[in-house]
Amino acid sequence: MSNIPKKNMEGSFSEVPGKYCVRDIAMADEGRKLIEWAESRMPVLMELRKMYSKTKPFKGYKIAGCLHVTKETAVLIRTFIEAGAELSWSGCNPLSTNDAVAAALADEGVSIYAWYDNGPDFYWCIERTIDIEPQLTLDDGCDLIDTVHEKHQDMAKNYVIGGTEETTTGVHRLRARAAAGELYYPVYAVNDAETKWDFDNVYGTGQSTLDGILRATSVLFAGKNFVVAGHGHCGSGVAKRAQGMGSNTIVTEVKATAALKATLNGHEVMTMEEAAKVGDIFVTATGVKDIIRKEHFEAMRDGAIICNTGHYDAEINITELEEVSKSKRTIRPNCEEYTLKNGNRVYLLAQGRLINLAAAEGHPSEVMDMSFANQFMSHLRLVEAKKADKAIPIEVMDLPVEQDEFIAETKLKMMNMAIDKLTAEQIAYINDYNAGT
Ligand code: RBV
Repeated sequence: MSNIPKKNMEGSFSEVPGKYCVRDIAMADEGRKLIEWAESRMPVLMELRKMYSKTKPFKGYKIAGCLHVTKETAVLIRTFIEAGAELSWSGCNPLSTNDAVAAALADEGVSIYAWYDNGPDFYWCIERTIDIEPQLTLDDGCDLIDTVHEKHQDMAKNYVIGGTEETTTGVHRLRARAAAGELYYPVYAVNDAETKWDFDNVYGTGQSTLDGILRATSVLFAGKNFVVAGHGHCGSGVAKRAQGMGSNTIVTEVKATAALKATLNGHEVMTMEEAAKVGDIFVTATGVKDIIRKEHFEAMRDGAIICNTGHYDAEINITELEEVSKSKRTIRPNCEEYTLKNGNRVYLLAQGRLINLAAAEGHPSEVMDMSFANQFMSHLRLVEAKKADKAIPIEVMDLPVEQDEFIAETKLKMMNMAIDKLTAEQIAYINDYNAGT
């Protein structure tokens, strides 16, 4: 294994070359308990585990995964393994790995390269997962797909069967790649499934973003001017929850229809230029860079708190924040105080990286249950097509509604909830173009 490139970071790690590199394998016991906790709240994924643990449809297939190493992700990983897959995993954000969970996974034999704050070795970790020569890739943010396409083109063109993408910005990147004719294998846009974006993005982001802000600051939300940039699935969830906690919510947008929805949802709509002057707490949820810039920092009130919940750390221009500041110091974990040249203090949380995973635990297990059921079933789809020798078009693919229906029905069943069924007469009525006034 001497041909494995050396990583950049030094310090103490638990490492078996060619197998895993985590912060401290001694944390495994703590991690196992967290995973069990998540398992007890992810009934759909557990049902899938039960369904496929005997037939092992993934036997002989290798999956490289690049997705936040959380207790929920561990439940997905265990489910793939029970279904016969061989896996190798890395985190998809330098600040989102739970070291205890990573230790537990390494300890139970998973090939995993992940530790909290792995910035200098972010791509080293991804490369190690590609070492297993995966036929399938599972991504969140598209960094793995990108690495395979840019650095392992032969593998991308001739070996990988397909992949999946978990998040909004990742799907944007993928669509851009496909439009440029540079996508070499089919990828399912898991993010765009109804049982993903209508739940994970809205309720997951809504709750976990507030959770992250609270853990990093412990401020009172009631009575605060709470600015949310972006009113898509994620931003609308954050604004809704902040509203519920008693904040005066303000939304900034570039899309007229989204802005209109925000006003009707009870939020005030204004430009960032105006919002910067009155906001107490700012959250970016746009997927676009430079949402909060120099002129905005300079206009902010003393004590303003800024954070981001989008996938990349590009939404807050930190270089410009440094430029307009005269000093900075760490106040508490994930909370940096910048004193601007105009004397005001601005607090940047989690280095502008996604606050919900960097400062809290990411989305709650209950919503990740549906997102990860989508991940599992999408990979199953790719493998089944391969086994049946069915050609899959090389494009960014949406998931069929049947998958959403299965996941939603199973989730409801597990929650002990029943729904009505249309009668034959009602179905006939719906399909009758003559039925009217
Ligand atoms: N996300 N995962 C978690 N607890 O494992 N929390 C959030 C978790 C995912 C979510 O699906 C979102 O699309 C993505 O992180 C953003 O990177």
